[in-house]
Amino acid sequence: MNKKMLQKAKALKPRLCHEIKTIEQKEILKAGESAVFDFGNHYVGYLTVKLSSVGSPQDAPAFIKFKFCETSPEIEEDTANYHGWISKSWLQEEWVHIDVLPCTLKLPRRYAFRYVKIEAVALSSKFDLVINSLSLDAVTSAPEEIKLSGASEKEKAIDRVALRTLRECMQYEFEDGPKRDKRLWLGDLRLQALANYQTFKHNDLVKRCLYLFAGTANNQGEISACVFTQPKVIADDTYMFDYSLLFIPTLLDYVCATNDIALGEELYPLAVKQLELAAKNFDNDVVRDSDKLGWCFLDWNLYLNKQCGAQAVYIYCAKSAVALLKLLGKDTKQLECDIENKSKAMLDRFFDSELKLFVSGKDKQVSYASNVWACLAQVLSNEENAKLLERLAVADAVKPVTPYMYHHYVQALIDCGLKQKARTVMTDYWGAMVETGADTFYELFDPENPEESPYGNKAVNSYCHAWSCTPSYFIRKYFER
Ligand code: RAM
Repeated sequence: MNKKMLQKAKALKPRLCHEIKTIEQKEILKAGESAVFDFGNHYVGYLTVKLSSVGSPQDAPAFIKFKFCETSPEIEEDTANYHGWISKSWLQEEWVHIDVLPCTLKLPRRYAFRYVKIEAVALSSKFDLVINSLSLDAVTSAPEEIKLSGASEKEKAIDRVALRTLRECMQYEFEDGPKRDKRLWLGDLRLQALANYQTFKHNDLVKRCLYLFAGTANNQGEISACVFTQPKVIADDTYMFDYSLLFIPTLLDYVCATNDIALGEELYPLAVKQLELAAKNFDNDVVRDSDKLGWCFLDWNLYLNKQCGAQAVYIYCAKSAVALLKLLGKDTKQLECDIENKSKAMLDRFFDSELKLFVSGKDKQVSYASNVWACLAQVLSNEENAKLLERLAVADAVKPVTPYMYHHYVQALIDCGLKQKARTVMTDYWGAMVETGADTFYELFDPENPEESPYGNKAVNSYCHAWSCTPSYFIRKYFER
């Protein structure tokens, strides 16, 4: 732990803006009945409910269930039979006994939701439950509303949802999702920061998050994939090959966006250290296969082989390190030599000259993740990358299932000059989410599989997820002009 850095992170802790939203909708419920309340948009905050009773005196406790939903299909979704592999405790549900009515009930947790379903699970037959009003104390650290962007109506609609997503995830840190996991993850931070520079420009929040990661690096200098800030700041014991490396472009982007050279100077040694640590996973400049690599994320597609993508992420991040060091006036020779070796190994080992695509692992899997990251790493020329992505679109390739991976696909298309195609992919993919009625963009979205979830059950999926907010970045940076 680097106490000085964590003190700086603390000094940058933002204030939250509060907004009170009230619903004056009176509902009278008998035992077993329920009512749904709609706040009209996605909010993150604390709920207070005014309750009373009608009929005979309250001769038994009122047993009430609250269910908070980010999207309308969740209202009727079965959660009782949840058997996913992450904890059931993430389901946004509460059961409360009220001994004395009337009362004003403030629920203890912070929820992410648009809809609240309140069910009178058990009452006595002598009285009914009255819900008089609901009040929500909504919180965010996003400074203000941002002007919409986008050339077409469809893009404007996408931008509106993307901005809302980012805003909701901006709390004391950039959270990955205000429903789950409610914490700072490096891969998510990188994309949020990119969208933030084009929109809210809350750059001190990015700086705070960079300090949180840097200040919690372990004794070897390894940066964790995720940081907890409650009850005190602590790194998670999850280290991911790609996320640790992505600290480098996150720092570079920050320095470029803010011109805060001093932070670059302070953190570059730790950033470059991530390459040195990651390099231990290479034999003769080829990264080890998925099963021997530890967790390299890339996407939530559970069938994805990560070997080729990991090699490309390494090269991409090493190139970011070169750019950062050049900005700071430092020597880059050794790094450039490393990049050359790893790029050569990447072509020798992973480029299939028959398919003319990158393949990964012993089964030579073709995927978007491998080829998109290969483009981002720029081991081939722009013209060759453009052809590669055109071939990929018609190949039988493992597809992305998250907006996180789609972001990288759109970026790769832009980088190699296929801007129009990038725009179409963006409007089709994120537009399809808007068409499902999204107020915020989802953690997972596979247009071909509405049940998509890496957790064994989609009840714990998050529907306001940081890494999906980047259309606001793409539109403003590339498509508006
Ligand atoms: C999900 C988190 C986060 C992501 C990690 C890898 O569970 O919500 O968004 O960065 O996985």
